[in-house]
Amino acid sequence: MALALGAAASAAMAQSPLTFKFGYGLKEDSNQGRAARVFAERVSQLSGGRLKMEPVGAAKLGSDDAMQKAVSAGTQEMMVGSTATLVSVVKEMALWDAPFLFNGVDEADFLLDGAIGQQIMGKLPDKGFVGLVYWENGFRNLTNSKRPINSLGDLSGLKLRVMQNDTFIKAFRTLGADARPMAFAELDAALRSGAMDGQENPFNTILSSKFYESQKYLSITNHVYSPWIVLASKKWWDKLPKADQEIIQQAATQARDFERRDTREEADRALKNLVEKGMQVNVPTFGELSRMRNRMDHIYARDIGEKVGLPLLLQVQNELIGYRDR
Ligand code: TF8
Repeated sequence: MALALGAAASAAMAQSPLTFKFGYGLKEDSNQGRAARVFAERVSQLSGGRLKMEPVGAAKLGSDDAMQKAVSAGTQEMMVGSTATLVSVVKEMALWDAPFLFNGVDEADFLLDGAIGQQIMGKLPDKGFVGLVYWENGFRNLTNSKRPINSLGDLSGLKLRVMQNDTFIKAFRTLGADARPMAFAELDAALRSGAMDGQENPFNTILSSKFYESQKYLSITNHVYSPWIVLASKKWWDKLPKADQEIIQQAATQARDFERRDTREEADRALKNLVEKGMQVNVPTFGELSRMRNRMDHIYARDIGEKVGLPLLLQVQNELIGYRDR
């Protein structure tokens, strides 16, 4: 028996490595790119070189929504991208679009890595995906080329690119902006040409995507925490031996821990860098941020409540209260 296993193992080793692609949308020189490389290294180490993951960045395999289609169809093996573009496939993902839900990244980790994060990931296999882990995109802030956003009125009429996601469109229209959905892959050109006045993303992305070259104003709103999600094609995944699935899952978890640490370290530095690059930074007053928050009430009631379902939304509130009281 031992002999037979040994022979099988060496036969497997002699095989050429199993290669597969891992697509992502930001530049290679970004937090997404760094973590993708760590993920690939871990896959290689843990499999003794038998599994070879090729990270392909800068939306070279397509924008998040295009990659999603390819992954669910089985023509692309893996990707990392925004949960926001996945809402059209799994409506419960809208939970992660809830404005002002988390007070800090620790609360996000707690929900994403806990039962609720798992429950929402559990909806993916029916749609052709396997969800492995959530990475941090981060708290989102506003940039634009027109004026500092100090008050609600300042958003009025601003051509603001938002993700291809219903909640973001409705939320920013409720705040008075002319919110328009667009794939991230097209955003830089739209900001440079003036087709869009502004956008919203974490400091890390504003820096790595060089948005400071077209955007003068950065307004710190932290209006929502965005996760990224690491996805595998279910068609492809189901054909992998269990041991290989475990290796990829383990590598994904290790890369997640690296990614969150790296992203958080970079976020503080990124804000300083953006100031050095000449961006004018402001923070709306507490009163104005509260007005924005209050306007979001009906986004919770009508939009997120409908998509996520009130029982799950209540469970989220309960878990967060429990976490805050601990
Ligand atoms: C966005 C997101 C991006 C992601 C990325 C390309 O604004 O925040 O970070 O979609 O995967 O689109």
